[in-house]
Amino acid sequence: MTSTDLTAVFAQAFGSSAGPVHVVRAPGRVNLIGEHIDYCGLPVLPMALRQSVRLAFHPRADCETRLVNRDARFAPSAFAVNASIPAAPAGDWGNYARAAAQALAQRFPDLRGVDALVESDLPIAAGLSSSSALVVAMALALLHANGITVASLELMELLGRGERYVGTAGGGMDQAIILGARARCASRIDFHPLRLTPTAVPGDWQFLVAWSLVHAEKSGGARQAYNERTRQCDEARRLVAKRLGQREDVPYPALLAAASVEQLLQVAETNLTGVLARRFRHVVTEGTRVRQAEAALAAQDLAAFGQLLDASHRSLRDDYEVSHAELDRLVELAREAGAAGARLTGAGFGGSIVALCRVERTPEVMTALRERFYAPRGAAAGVGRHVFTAEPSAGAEVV
Ligand code: NG1
Repeated sequence: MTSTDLTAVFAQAFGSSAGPVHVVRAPGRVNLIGEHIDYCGLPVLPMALRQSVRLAFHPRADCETRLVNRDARFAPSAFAVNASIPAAPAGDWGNYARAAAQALAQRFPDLRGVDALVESDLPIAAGLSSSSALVVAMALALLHANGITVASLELMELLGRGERYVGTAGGGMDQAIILGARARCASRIDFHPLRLTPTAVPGDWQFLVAWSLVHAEKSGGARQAYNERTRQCDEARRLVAKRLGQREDVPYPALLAAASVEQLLQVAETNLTGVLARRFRHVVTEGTRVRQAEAALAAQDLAAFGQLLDASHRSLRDDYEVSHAELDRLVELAREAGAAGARLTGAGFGGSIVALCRVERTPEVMTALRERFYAPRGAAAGVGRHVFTAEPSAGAEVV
């Protein structure tokens, strides 16, 4: 839908006397590599998608905020913008807007609210950050409505913390890439201090995203499993640091700088329980893969990048235990059909895979996924929505 169409629907929802309507676009993201390590403070390598959340809004004179979603599955939501906003029941989409509003209200007092109409072409609970896109869109709308500008890096950090309002102990990758992505590039994101370093995606590489048909609902059991892993990583880090005679609060990047991966793995092997050792092995090997993948991208070495994707998937499946049989099957089929590499992307527990193909191979891989994955599951008709080529896009903006 164009901005003009969206504005017309806005007038139907809120009345045409509302005054000028602005539109924010906030893209989803696909993480290429560096999974489940942002909350360990280690670099990750995502890019933004063409698909986005779009929010048409008009400033209000008071602090109220009213939200209407064009998707009828999501009921209208309303709240007052202040520094302590009561949450709607877990799983309510409006909580992502509340998360942004509360985070901004804690930083800027006396904010006015907005009337907002939301639409999205991002698949939901597919590991592509539709939720963080809504957080960012809402934040940009409120900032615009109140005439406030915030430095981009500060806003990324503010919203990274702010989204924890919904109960997940996320690491900040999503809000950073959604705000800071550069068109035609993937970006390495470093944390503490936060910074983004873009690298161009070669013109003959194509990243395919394919949904497993399994929703990765972060408001349900996946949230518990996610938060459990953040605690396990912290516990493993503390025990390894102690064993190495380091301070117990030494962060992962400093630990990796102080010892080789082999040394760290050996310490983990002999001093941690089986589960903690596996979690730790994923984190430190994935951290290494991100650096190697960034180098492979810069060198346009597709085969090397593909192998790193495969290794990342095995590590997420076996050591981190966040994969799902349907994700494993998609990865396997994509590889058999000629992808250079493939892995689950996002938090896992369902959601999507990302596969790297040389451009001319893409149609074959898509056909194989349609015939061998979606058709047997009765989902061939919707295949255009389930599988798509990821176009590295620019970050969020008021359009
Ligand atoms: P998704 O895929 O959107 O559930 C989550 C976290 C990220 C990161 C990834 C795993 C949030 C908002 N996002 O993403 O920070 O930890 O999992 O790499 O919590």
